[in-house]
Amino acid sequence: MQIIIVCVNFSSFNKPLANVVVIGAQWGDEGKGKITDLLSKSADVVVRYQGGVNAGHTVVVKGQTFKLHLIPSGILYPDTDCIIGCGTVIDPELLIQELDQLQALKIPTGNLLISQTAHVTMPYHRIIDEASEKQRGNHKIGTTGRGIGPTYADKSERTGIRVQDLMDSDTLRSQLRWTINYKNVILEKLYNLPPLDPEKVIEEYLGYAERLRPYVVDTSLFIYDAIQRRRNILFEGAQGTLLDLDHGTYPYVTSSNPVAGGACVGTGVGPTMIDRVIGVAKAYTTRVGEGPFPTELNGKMGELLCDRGAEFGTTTGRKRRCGWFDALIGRYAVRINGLDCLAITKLDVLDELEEINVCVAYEIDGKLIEEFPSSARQFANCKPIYKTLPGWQQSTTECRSLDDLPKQALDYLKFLAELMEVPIAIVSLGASRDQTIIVE
Ligand code: 2SA
Ligand code: MG
Repeated sequence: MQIIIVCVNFSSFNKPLANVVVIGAQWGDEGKGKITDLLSKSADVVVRYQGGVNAGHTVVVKGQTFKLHLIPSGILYPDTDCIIGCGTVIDPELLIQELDQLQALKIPTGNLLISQTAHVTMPYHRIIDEASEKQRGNHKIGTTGRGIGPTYADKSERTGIRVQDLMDSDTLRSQLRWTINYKNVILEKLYNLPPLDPEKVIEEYLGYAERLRPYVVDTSLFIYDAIQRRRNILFEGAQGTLLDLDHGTYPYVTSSNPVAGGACVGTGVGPTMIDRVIGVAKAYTTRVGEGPFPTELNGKMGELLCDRGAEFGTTTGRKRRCGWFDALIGRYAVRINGLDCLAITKLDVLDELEEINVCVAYEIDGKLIEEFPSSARQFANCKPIYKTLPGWQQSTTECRSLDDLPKQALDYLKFLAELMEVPIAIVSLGASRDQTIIVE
């Protein structure tokens, strides 16, 4: 299969065919930030549909570097509406810090909209996240410690606080008084931690409510109206397919649905409104946190990828585990997300290598398999089977079209596209916007 032509530029889509989901095809940190930034230029509305402040991307504005965790980077375009959808979980303290950063740089934030049905991360969620990780010992997940799992757990348990509850002081008072009394039993009895004072938390959160009130709307209705008016919507996934609560490497996953289907549930938009799904994958693989990782490289090669790729988490600064590209994971992501095409990022990180491995099958209990196993036990015990390709041993960072690439680099991309049976539409060769090949 060739690397075939795909229109990724919104302006080249027919207007009614312009609602696009961008997802991570591996374990997160694939470089979705850069790809959504490229596409945001032609999007009218950018929407986050899951996750919370566990996500993170670095943004450089006016020579200043800062981190965004919740607010879509589309906020940097004054005409783009940015939505934090109902499927996300919102930590108001950190969201306000992000607003402060943007406002200090005189970046307008009036185009931010927050769903009134999103759930709110409370102080007890962060405390319980950390305490439960400690209590799990060897079974820990390696969470970001941002209270994400406990916030989603309360949503499912129907004890959560939603943005609309935060906005109504009577509701917030009565809900938080009983919820905190209930959580205090868990803090004291299960974790031997001091209780929280409900009244203090209520006052703190009522303060946040005043600051966030102007942004809160019915975002599902807003998006529906935008679609009716043929505006382009970009749904921005956080984390990645293998961190999906239902389709990832459970239990070593996050507590939301980063897959493309999550874009509908996490925004209140029907599946018929989505026109394209773009997956983002690194030219190799990384993972942060615990859990099996068949192609992980523990020796010098892993260090080299980590150094060359600057593989450290944006949110927690944790070092990411590195390994070879895994085509079974890629093909799984194509299937689970219904990918139309792929963006391959960080190809330049492989520039120095003499040889590059790609995992093309697993050996499990003496048998070869070519599809990602749904059994966690099998996945934990699989051995990667590699195909070795020659490296190109020259810099690709200045390449701007497929013709500029060394033959071996082009062959590598073609091999990936063939294995995953999906076209590659974008190749990224560095952090800056121009270090990109749009396949035409
Ligand atoms: P959590 O905190 O409950 O969502 O953690 C559960 C698992 O999900 C993983 N996870 C992530 N993996 C990669 N990148 C993430 N975002 C940050 C980043 C991570 C960071 O942008 O780099 O800075 O450390 C992210 N968020 C969650 C997590 O490692 C657990 O395996
Ligand atoms: Mg990240």
